[in-house]
Amino acid sequence: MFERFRNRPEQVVSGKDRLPPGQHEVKDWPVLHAGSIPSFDKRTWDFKVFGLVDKAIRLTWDEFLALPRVTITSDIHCVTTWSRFDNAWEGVGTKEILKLASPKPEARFVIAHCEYGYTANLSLEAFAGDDCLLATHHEGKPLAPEHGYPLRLVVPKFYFWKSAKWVRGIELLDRDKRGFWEVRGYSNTADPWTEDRYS
Ligand SMILES: Nc1nc2c(c(=O)[nH]1)N[C@H]1C(S)=C(S)[C@@H](COP(=O)(O)O)O[C@H]1N2
Ligand SMILES: [Mo]
Repeated sequence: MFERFRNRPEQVVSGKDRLPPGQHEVKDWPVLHAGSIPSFDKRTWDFKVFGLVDKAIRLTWDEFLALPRVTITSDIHCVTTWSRFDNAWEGVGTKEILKLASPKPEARFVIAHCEYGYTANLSLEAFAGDDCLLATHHEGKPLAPEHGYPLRLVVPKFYFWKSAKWVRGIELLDRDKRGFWEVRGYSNTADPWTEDRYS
């Protein structure tokens, strides 16, 4: 299965039209995060979906890898003004995860929970986007440790801090609860096209 998405499918994508205001294109891939890079141990790693769901889920690494997979190409826009085009991600679509857990009707928000307590919050609608996935691979190779190995969320339509690295769980809630950067002054909505950087 190969699906191709752009951040703005309705927009003509060429040259500078692909760059949101105040961004510049980079060819390398900067590394940005708070704290240190966690280690991965397949024997203790798990992935949970919990909160307002009909079926709470706990998957081992092997079980996660056995889920149906997608490949999605998207652009990265970091709030620190760099953008990186055409990132080929591979992993499990967020829709697939939601299908397994079956959110309750009152679930409207999501928190990605990561190693060391990092969190990122999203509306359920944004999380469930066709271009969103829990990625294990980038450009055909497992994610590098500094980019989120073994698993990161990718939500292309928002600044990249919403794309949480080293994800271990997804919580469904009926109300919005600000994440790690959102309580430290970053915008809650994070739309690169309106330069919604800080709140
Ligand atoms: N777990 C975790 N994920 C995180 C962060 C973090 O501090 N911890 N930082 C975010 C921020 S601010 C950015 S810009 C991107 C950077 O991803 P990259 O290092 O792969 O470019 O990761 C996001 N995901
Ligand atoms: Mo960032």
